[in-house]
Amino acid sequence: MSRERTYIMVKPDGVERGLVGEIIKRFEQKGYKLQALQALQPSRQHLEQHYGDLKDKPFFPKLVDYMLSGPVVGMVWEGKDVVRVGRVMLGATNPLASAPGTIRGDYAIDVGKNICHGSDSVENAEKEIALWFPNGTLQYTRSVDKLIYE
Ligand code: DAT
Ligand code: MG
Repeated sequence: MSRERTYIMVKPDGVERGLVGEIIKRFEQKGYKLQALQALQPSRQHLEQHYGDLKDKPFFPKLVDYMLSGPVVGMVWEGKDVVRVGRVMLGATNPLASAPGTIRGDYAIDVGKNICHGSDSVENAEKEIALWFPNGTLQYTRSVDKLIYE
């Protein structure tokens, strides 16, 4: 079975709006395996590193200020195709273009308040996991996997 992992983060608006449980629930019920979970108030430097690829974008300062506005909840989920499917579950970056049934489609309106982050490639996922969980993540087997994977 694939050991692919993704980094999913509930942004400050998602935390304050009480959507942490809802977002965890969707990944849990899909069948993905939780490997790490933390609530924290990240530093500006940490966020600038996380969003380093976007540093030349006009919206970068606003994005970092928004991400600094409160605590975030970060998590690592493992499973088959979880990077791609995780982004499908989140919905399009702009919530007005996100399909109903996706997290952003169901709970957000503006791109600058889009509730959640999900890694966009396996390579970036591993970089983000190393950045947010420098002490590593859980490794464990689940007996329920035999009911989820064929
Ligand atoms: P995603 O979060 O879907 O991976 P991204 O990595 O391109 O999207 O951008 C990171 C975040 O930056 C995104 O979740 C919200 C914000 N953002 C992206 N495009 C924006 C825009 N055109 N105006 C304002 N904020 C934007
Ligand atoms: Mg992105």
